[in-house]
Amino acid sequence: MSTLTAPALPQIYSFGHPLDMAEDKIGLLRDSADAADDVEELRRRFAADGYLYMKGYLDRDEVLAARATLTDGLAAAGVLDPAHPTIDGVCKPGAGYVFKPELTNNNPAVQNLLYSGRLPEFYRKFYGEEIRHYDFTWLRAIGPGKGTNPHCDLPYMGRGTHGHMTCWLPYGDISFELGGLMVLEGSHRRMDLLENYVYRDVDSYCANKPDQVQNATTGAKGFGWTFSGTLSHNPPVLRNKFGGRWLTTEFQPGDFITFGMFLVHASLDNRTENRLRISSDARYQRASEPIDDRWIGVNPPGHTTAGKKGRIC
Ligand SMILES: O=C(O)CCC(=O)C(=O)O
Ligand SMILES: [Fe+2]
Repeated sequence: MSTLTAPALPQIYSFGHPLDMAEDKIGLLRDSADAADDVEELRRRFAADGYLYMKGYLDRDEVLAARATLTDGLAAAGVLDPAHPTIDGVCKPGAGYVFKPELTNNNPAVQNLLYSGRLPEFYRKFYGEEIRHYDFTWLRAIGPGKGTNPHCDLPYMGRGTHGHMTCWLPYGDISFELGGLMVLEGSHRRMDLLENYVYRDVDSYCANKPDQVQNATTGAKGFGWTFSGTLSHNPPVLRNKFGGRWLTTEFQPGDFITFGMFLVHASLDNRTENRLRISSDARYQRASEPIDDRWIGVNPPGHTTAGKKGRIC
């Protein structure tokens, strides 16, 4: 457990809400780097906490080299303010949420970091068998403004196994102000509160409801979702309902945090003036288990109309 206590934390904001900074409502992620070579202990902690935060597990220089390829790509896409060094990731005003998975395709620095070497080896050991990863990588460069609202990942990727894991990885220092990931302590054990939410699939629609068919097949409203997968728009209220603490930290290059499909998580708001928060999230699972085909292949269907599934409801 961390020795830092809540009073050491500055005021934290998520989805536009100031979080309650009382010691029983917010805290720091538990660093499991000390147990990196003890897979039994890692499994115990994962079962208990629903996540593993591996501080400094990856090679810092390799992560920073990957960052450079991403900021180069963002500069080429016209997102960055050319008055600042590209590597700083300073965005033009109004950059908002830059979601650019294509920056990771044909990008050997990112592909090697995520899918060969230490990271897949971690999952191979953790699962104790051969693993595979989704071909799709979520690359997020988030400008000043709101972070991601609270959700579980299963509604977006639950058509195969439910035993896969998300790996969230920062490309650079992510201060509280820049806003990294936070998880809701113990939420993975609150199936009483999750069961009516977590098994719904964002890409399924009622084939017998014309408005849903119209939306799903034309993508009329955004991704054509009837259900967005969001659990709440209000992190402090959600915490009061679940009862755990929101847990976060200041991330550094070389860190990653991994968690399962039932853990509620969100991210802090980016309260900087003009800097992008750059991170990726990738998914790993046992090779022997079924995989969600929305995220497999050279051009995965994802949440497009090709990924929609109608059912009678
Ligand atoms: O980076 C974020 O803001 C959200 C990340 C997330 O939801 C995930 O990694 O599953
Ligand atoms: Fe997520």
